[in-house]
This record gives sequence, structure tokens and C-alpha cells, in this order.
Amino acid sequence: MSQKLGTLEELPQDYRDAMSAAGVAPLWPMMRNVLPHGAPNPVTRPGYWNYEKLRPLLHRAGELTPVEKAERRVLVLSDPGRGTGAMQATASIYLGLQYLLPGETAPAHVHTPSAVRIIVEGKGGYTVVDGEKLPMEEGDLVLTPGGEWHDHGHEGTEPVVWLDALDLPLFYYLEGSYAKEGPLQAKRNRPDASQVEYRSAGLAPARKLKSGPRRYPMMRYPWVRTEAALREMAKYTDEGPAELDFVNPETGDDVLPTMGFTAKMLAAGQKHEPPLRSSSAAYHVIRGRGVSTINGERFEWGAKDTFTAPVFARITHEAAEESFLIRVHDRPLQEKLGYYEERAR
Ligand code: GTQ
Repeated sequence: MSQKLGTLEELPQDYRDAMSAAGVAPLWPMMRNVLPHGAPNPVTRPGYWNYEKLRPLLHRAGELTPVEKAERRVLVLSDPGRGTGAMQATASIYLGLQYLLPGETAPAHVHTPSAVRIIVEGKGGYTVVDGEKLPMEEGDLVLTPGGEWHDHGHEGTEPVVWLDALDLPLFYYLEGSYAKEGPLQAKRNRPDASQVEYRSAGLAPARKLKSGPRRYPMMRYPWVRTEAALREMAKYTDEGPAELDFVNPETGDDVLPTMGFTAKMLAAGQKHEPPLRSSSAAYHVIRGRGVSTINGERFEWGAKDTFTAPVFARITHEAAEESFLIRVHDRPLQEKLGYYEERAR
């Protein structure tokens, strides 16, 4: 079935030169590179970032580079498969740790890629998206959908750090990535939608004729509620860990077109072996301690650490103590492209 294909070296040199001169190349020597058999052959390798090791580097960035000279003061988590300096953690997911000092503001801009923040440490940080002020508390998930103006600020006394997850690599690959800068936004004088319109699952603001919900009706998912929901769910979940997807409360769809977010609770001692998925993923540890093995690489993780898994990775998690993780993945994108897949182990 699997025919041995011809190589470039088998072809006469004059023919190869003529092809190059004409701006063409033969497909068959490259056929298995672009269409490998059975499953993709990812460049991405599993990565692990220990937060305690990165923390001093973030502090130094704060000393060395004023926010005015950074626009966004971020250390990017580079995929080991692509090497130092890679502006991506997997093929489709960009991850960065952003650092803001008390009193600083990061200027307003808007860009084509979407971003999500998971708050790592510090009190008093906030993001303004489309005029809505979104307070950032530890573990909160805060959306900055593509095309929405956003700026960051900090009213607290200690530095704040959050993890940025963006679909930037995809937009960059599509040659569709760009930003526009603008003045800081005026803030509406009311709490964000998670505190006003969407207090409770299953309840949405009463419909008014001709004024449908915003495309992104709720842009902040407070961690306190996510944790409470996971704990309740875990009480009645016998098989596997309690897991919750972050969804748009009006449509039930994933929160963004390309990126999905799933919160998981593991009890002390609980082991979890998810199926092999066509999606790539990043895991951020909100709280707890444990070990994960990804394609044979073993990562011991603790609170605030981050690790990644390439497509179709063989993954085993084992929690040493009660643990909460958020998984960032590209299932929504793959479902839209019609190829998301899970395979039994
Ligand atoms: O906060 O808007 O990590 O524009 C990379 C690009 C954060 C942001 C990043 C960005 C931002």
C-alpha cells in the first residue's frame, strides 16, 4: 500500500536546475513531509516552565524596561521544538507572562488575534475591553477578543503577573496579524458583565426586541465561581476528573473562535489519562502539585507552572494533592476546519 516514492537525487541535475529556474518543484520527494501517514508529525515538543524560575526574570524586566518602551512587557514561552526565541508554544498557541507594576498602564491597542489572560499573581490589575473594566484576580479568565480595543492598568501595590494565551501564530502564518494604537479608553461606570448580567449559569438578561447580546457578552470568568462549580461537580463525578469548558453564556459556544479553555479538578492521588487528541494544548496550574508525563517526558508541576503538549500527545496526569488546572487548546479551530479528533489509547 505504502509505495516508496522517488527522491530528488534520482532526477537528472539539468532537470532539477530547469525546474528551479522555472520556479517549480516536484511534489513527490516532499509528499510524506507535507502529508505524513496516519497522523501529523509535529515540530512542537512538550515544554515546561517553572514559575519560580521565571519570576526573577519578570522582576528584572520591570527594572530594565519601562512599560513605555515595551508596549506590553512580556516574556514569551518558546516551544522547545522551535527553539529559543520562538514566538509560540505550539503550532497555534502563543503564551507569554505579562508583568505590570503598580501605577503603570499598558496603552490601548486593537489587533486581529484574540487574547485570553489567566491571572497568576498580584491584586489590583485590570484590563479595559470595549470600555468595560475587567478586574483581574488570581485564576480569573479574562477575554480580549480580536478586534476589541484593550488597555491594562494596575491600582494595587505589588506587581501583577498574568499568562497571555493568543492565537497569534495562526494570524501570523496567515499574514493577517497587525495592531493599531490609540488613547486609553473611557471606562463605563459599572461592574463587568459577570457581576451584572451573567451571575448564574442558565440565567441571561431578558431579551429586548432588536437589541441582541454582544458577540462576546461576558469577558471575565471569575475563578471563585469556576472553583466552586468544579467542587460541586466533582462530588457527583465517578469517572475521570471534573472538567468544565468556558463558554459564551448566550450561545454555549467556546469563548473564542479559535481557542478553547477547560478547567479541571484532580483530587489528591487522582490519575487521569485523556484520549489522544488532534488539538495541541497548554496546561496552567492554578493550584496544587503533581506529575504529568507527555510523550514520555516527565514534568513535576506546582502552582502557577505551565506546560504544553503537542497534537496527538500521550498524556498522563497524576495529582499529588488536590489540584486545579486550566487547559488552553485549539479544538474550536479544528472543529471549524472539520478535523478535530480523539483517539483511544
Ligand atoms: O496584552 O495586548 O502577550 O498585544 C502579546 C501581544 C499581550 C496584549 C501579549 C499583545 C498583548
